[in-house]
Amino acid sequence: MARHEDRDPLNEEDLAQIADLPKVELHLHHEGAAPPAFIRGLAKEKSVNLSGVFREDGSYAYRDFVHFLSVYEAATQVLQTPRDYARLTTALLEECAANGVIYCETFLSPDFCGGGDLGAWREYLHAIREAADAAERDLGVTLRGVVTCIRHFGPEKSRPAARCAAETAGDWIVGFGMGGDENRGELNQFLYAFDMAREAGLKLTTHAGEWRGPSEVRSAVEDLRVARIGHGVRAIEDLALVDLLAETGVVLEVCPGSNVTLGVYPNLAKHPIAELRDRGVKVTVSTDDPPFFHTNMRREYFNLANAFQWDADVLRELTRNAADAAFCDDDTREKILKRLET
Ligand code: MCF
Ligand code: ZN
Repeated sequence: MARHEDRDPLNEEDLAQIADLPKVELHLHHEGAAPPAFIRGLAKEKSVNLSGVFREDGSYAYRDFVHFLSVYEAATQVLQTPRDYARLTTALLEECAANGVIYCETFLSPDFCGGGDLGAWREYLHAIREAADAAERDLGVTLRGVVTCIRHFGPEKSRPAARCAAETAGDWIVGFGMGGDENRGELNQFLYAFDMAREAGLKLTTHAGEWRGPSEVRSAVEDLRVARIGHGVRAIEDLALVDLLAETGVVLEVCPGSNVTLGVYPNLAKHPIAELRDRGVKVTVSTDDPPFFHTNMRREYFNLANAFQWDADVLRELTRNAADAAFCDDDTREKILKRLET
């Protein structure tokens, strides 16, 4: 294959083709998909003071990764009822549809949806599923949920989250994972939660190798035994680990715009997604928290096409990787794969 530097630049036709590609997104935080205007609207309705959450131009205000996590949680305070989550679900699926996304999985936390209480969690889930079913009918976007514990909330809180996941595991809650501050605690402190979720039949993913180096990614694979890793990009610093990912088929949920905006890499040209792919790792593309990072799936695809001179065939390959790695049942996967062929 020609090295990307040797290929012709993208022309108008390539760009139009990329915009129209059907897309599959595996790494999207439910609240992180809320546009600032949506959060401001709820804050007004509920008279919640969100000082410090927005910049003067209306965008989310954060200085760095740790501050981002606290702004995320501050904004989330306005989402207080199952109905609020139903409205958010409709809004995020409209945005998915506008970007050509036909299937996506979102991270949902029982800590945010009902404070870790199983009964309350079921109510949130019911409302979210109703909104998702309507969007599937009206917009042709399929949503599935991945229950997520939050690393900096500690291992104790991961257990009720895993219990909520295990009790609601099925055709809609399809996975269990962990997000949050990777610099806090060790991954193996969360073994109990991940084992409980696995025993309930859930597929597993965890954020790792975004801020901490390759050893974190290795622990995710060997200790937590996840099928996918959120980010995982710092695996590139250990080529034996990269080979392990390639051989075992562990899939990376790569979020290039998020990594550049939060400063994991200075720009897209320095991002390791292309090298990981060249070395045989199954990579996929997601937005993470699109309004926080001023991105969407179309933009991610365009930016990658431009940075690495990737044509529509390469992007189709990444979409196909995502469909293969989706946590949904096989019937749903077959339907997605059929739609990707057209
Ligand atoms: O992927 C980004 C950055 N890295 C780590 N964690 C998160 C990201 N976006 C949201 N999160 C975390 C955050 O702690 O996931 C939680 C947030 O509270 C939500 S999961 C429904
Ligand atoms: Zn994430």
